[in-house]
Amino acid sequence: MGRKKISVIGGGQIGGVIAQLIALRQIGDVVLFDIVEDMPQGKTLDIVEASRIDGFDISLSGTNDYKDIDSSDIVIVTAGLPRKPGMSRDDLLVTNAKIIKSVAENVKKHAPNSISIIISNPLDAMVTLYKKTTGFPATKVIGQAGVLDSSRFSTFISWELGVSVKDVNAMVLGGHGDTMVPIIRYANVNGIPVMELLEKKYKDKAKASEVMNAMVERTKMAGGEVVKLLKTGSAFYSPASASIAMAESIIYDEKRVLPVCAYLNGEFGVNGFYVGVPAVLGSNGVEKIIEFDLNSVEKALLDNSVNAVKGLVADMERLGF
Ligand code: TXD
Repeated sequence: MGRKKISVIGGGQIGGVIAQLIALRQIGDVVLFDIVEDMPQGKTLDIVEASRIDGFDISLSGTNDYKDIDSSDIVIVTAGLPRKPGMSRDDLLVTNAKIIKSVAENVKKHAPNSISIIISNPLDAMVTLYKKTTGFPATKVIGQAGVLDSSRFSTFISWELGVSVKDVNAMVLGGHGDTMVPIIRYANVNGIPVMELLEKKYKDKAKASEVMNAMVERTKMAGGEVVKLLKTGSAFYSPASASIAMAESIIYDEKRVLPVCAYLNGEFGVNGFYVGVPAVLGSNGVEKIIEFDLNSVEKALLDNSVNAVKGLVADMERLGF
């Protein structure tokens, strides 16, 4: 049983980091595709020339020809423009929908049995369009957003409490936008509720809530915070790492429970839409949606986020996609 073949469509900021992370972690052989002539070839040559230093034996190649992605096991899609300061993810809708439609048509032709991880924004709409265009089973088309958003939430909690981020579990559900839903109630440090730790730290429930709400807001706006600092594009190291966690769970059949943009058939009261929810990721892609009871506040927030996704998908369909 040879190594898996992983094709990365879009060799820009995120795609380049993904290619290097796959190599460093020796997850599989990499084909990096982009429409910019020679750029993916240059990036993969640069990465592989460090193989003696970094100690990896996987193969990497760059291409501008879709035939080179033939029979990929995993396809990771980063193709699309990133935000600039002042832009919302939704502002990318038309431009990136055209790109995703073209990518999906080519993946359908060259890698019909692959499992796809979609990264391009506006994420929830792009996953929807990609699945519609490829006709792939919904369980094999998965969006990356919640792993990144949850990691951002966990990071802020670890800083606030002065604990290792490795012991923080915090989940973000819903759409990958300003309406995303960090689930405060289940945020914990080795099982201890974060709210309990904050209340002990501040000896004041109101102050503890204020601190938590600030972390929730920072999580929701974290993408824009990086865009504002970078000025020329959006986050790329962290989304790359997030997509690798998903790819590893699929390739190694880890059955991890990860917050991903998955197609719902009634779970959480949602039918026929892609939304960020906890799912079991294994060799078959999304193998199970992990549903749990939400309280009335969480349900209202998730419904609000789902409505934002539905609105964006409706806009996209009205535009003919
Ligand atoms: O976590 C998440 N899901 C998000 C995703 C986190 C941050 C950024 N997110 C989005 O990923 C971002 O808003 C963009 O829509 C994508 C890619 O972001 P990146 O920063 O990598 O953008 P780049 O550097 O512009 O790279 C995009 C590449 C670029 O090299 C283009 O030439 C290529 O996409 N591209 C194409 N590739 C294939 N096919 C077509 N048609 C095409 N058009 C452009």
